[in-house]
Amino acid sequence: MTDERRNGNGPVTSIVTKTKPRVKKPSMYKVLLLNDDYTPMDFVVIVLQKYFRKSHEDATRIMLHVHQRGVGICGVFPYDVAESKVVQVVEFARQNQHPLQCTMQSA
Ligand code: TYC
Repeated sequence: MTDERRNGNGPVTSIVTKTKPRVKKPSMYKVLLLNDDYTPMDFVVIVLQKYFRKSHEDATRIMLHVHQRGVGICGVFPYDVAESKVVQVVEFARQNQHPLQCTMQSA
């Protein structure tokens, strides 16, 4: 922004102020998988590989963590991505008649 001032017949002075363009980082959300007594372990491993790009080893580790502790983190994503993962996982589980639940929480 340039602000020009004329002082009578004196010199033209300019004040240049720069506003740093501040770009807000998107808030991040954890996508959580919840344990239940019916969804097969193999199905949960497939979900983690298919929707969260985990290796078979990592997927198995996360699945066992959820199985033992009740809840576990699949990943951390911007709001829209997290929301879309939750919808896709719940829909995939539903199509396969499993009660698997997935949710999101501010990271
Ligand atoms: N508890 C399930 C079983 O014993 C396995 C399971 C793990 C289910 C993780 C859901 O998010 C889950 N078959």
